[in-house]
Amino acid sequence: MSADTRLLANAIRALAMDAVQAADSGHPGMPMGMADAATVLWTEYLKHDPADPAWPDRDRFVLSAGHGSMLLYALLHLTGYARPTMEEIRGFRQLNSPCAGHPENFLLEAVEATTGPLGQGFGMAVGMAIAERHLNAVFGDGLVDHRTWVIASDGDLMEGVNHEAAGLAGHLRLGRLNVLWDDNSITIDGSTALSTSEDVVARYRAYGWHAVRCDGLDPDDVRRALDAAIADPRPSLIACRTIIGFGAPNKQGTAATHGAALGAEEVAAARAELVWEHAPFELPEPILGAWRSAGAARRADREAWRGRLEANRQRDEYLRRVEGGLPDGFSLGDHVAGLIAAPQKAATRKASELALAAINARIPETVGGSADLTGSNNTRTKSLKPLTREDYSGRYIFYGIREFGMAAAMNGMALHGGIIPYGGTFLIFSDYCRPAIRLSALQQVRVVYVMTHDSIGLGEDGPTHQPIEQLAGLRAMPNLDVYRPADAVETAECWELALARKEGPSLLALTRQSVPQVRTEAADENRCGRGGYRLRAASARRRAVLIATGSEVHVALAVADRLEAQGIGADVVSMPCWSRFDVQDAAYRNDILPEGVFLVSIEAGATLGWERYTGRRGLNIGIDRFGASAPAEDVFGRFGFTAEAIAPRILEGLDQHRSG
Ligand SMILES: Cc1ncc(C[n+]2csc(CCOP(=O)(O)OP(=O)(O)O)c2C)c(N)n1
Ligand SMILES: [Mg+2]
Repeated sequence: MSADTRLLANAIRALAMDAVQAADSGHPGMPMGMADAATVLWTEYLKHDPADPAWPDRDRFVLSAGHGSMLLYALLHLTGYARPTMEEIRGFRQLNSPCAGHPENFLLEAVEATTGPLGQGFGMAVGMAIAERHLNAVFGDGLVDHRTWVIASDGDLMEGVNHEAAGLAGHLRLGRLNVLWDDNSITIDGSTALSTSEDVVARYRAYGWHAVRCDGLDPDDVRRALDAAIADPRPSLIACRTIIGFGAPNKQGTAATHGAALGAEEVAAARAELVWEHAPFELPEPILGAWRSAGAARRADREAWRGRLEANRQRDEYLRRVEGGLPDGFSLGDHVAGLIAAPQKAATRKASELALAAINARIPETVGGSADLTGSNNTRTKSLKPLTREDYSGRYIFYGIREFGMAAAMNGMALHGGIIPYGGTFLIFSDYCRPAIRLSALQQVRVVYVMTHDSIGLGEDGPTHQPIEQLAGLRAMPNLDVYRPADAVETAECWELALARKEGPSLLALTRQSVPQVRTEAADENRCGRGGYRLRAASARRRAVLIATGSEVHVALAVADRLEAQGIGADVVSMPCWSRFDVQDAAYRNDILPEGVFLVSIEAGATLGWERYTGRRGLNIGIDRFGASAPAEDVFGRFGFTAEAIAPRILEGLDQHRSG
């Protein structure tokens, strides 16, 4: 064993136990157990430069076991990143410190991904590894040539998403993905023997991975395993046998070290055990110096890369993609003009495909895909060839039936940079990937979810497939723009908005069934940009405002026709995106949804939340039960989504509104 490595690793152990002790909160066990393996990785293998955390050709490191966040904060500080500072580490888990309980990509530049929900860091790393190979195929070895490293815990490898992610990685033969598994046989409840008896290494071999075991507390053995991983063309799992809380003499090897401060007595005992004689948060110069010089060792690589970039004829295009700007002058204005000139009756999923044909031709950094519903989601346009293990330059990924794995991978691609990922499934299965949608939103990354079959309008597949509460649930998620466009024009507008939004994800809820084009007049702005707008104003004196989304907008127009025929004026408002409407100024919102008028929402989904627009005296027409299996028209009839059924309800409501 190399004594030097152990000395360096003990600096991680000390920082982890002292920071958790100071906060009286956190997870010392994992950083203490993995300190040696992490030291080998970060001082000898990882290609990075602390002076430039955003260097695009750096290796990516994802701490999938995010509860061990102190491991990452210690590594960043020790190798010489400007942040976190020691002051910030002292503030671990406190307000205003970027050293949050779990690593957050938006608090520290060098944190590649927000982790903590077990399994998802692993899934995102797969996306990063896909992004690396894709961009390598497009821009060549001179610009793109790096690895993706992961530290994962028992929990990461128990969560179901690791199965989806590992299966995809094995299939795509992502040889630059290397996962170090903290194989400590301990989880919160105690020994892993309480809950699992599978052979993880054999499972990974079955996925088509290279899998190797090592003693995670022996730096030489870790080196041997890492060398073997690098040499192998398959993705690698490196099972590092460790002892949780290593160095805390009375608690190591037990779940007691997983998620609580060791206590003053045990911290003192660990100091003696590790022969670490320095005060908390004090790093002796020789040790810090050794860390810092290891951190700076790859600076020359970055400088050489800069030189290659400056000489590369693809320089500007590469930088544009990596920085996330769209091609100059990108717009779908001509596409929309074409629709206005020749209106289309089409399902919005089909309209999305039409928009994508223009998008994919103009934005070369889109990478599309679907979780085995390509023909239903209409996500593959003609020009996209598949991304395969033989040809990573392809721009279409057949994700297989792996919704969660797909969404996590898309997060990884977006975090990696240089790619705008979009992927499809049925809206109902947003529930299968919701945790990753949440991480798209939390991490502020541009991912576009193409979710088709967005209501009972999908018909015969019935209640298991008919979304009811999904829209309400997705709209409740912060920083997610949920769009439900009414027709081909709105679909194009929503796509344009989703692509322009660098700071977060968007989700398009699209119909299976055809809808008429309700937007037939040219506009001088992207009307969906307001979130909600007056599609048609009342002719007679306005008594009601009908607010509808998606496939119910044309129904609302027909309802308004009936009301107008009786001398009752009704505006029709199309409201494709709540969150965009909510940030319009009060004057605009009050103009669209005026006081004192009967406000009615019409949407084939849960009514929950619509009261925010219609008020307590309004009417919410929706579906607050599970659907039914039958042809779409019959199901809409059954649930009262026809003008004949809705108009009388509004007339009745108007009477009550007047007398109320
Ligand atoms: C999806 C998810 N479920 C539950 C948790 C809560 N949790 C945090 S760590 C952990 C398991 C701890 O075991 P392991 O992954 O082996 O980490 P170790 O104790 O070895 O550090 C659990 C259940 C979580 N963070 N994410
Ligand atoms: Mg464990």
